[in-house]
Amino acid sequence: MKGMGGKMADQPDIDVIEKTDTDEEIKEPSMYKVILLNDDYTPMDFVVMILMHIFNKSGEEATMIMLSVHKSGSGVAGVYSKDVAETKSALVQSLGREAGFPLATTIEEE
Ligand code: TYC
Repeated sequence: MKGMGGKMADQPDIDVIEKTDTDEEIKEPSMYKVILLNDDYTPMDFVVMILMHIFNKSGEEATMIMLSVHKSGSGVAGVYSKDVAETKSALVQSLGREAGFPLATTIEEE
């Protein structure tokens, strides 16, 4: 306590300057949603398998997401950095094509 007033009075602007620098330099990286799109041909089991293996969902979670996409047309499979979202999105599409299904995804900035 003793002497604090004197120290603050000697350096009155330091806190303000540091806060301004921090605001300008530190930006959280944007996150991206990988959105799964419904179609009439990809089997439900295949979509559940994709959600479990590529998006690390439990069987229950994967089933809920798949059914939600089936009913509503689209749904969020996961949220990642741009690089990871693009990689997972491309992987899902190529696994779908390899298996002969038109499974499609998009990515969307949060
Ligand atoms: N609509 C598909 C079917 O009835 C299932 C499905 C769900 C397909 C989600 C794609 O992203 C999808 N077999």
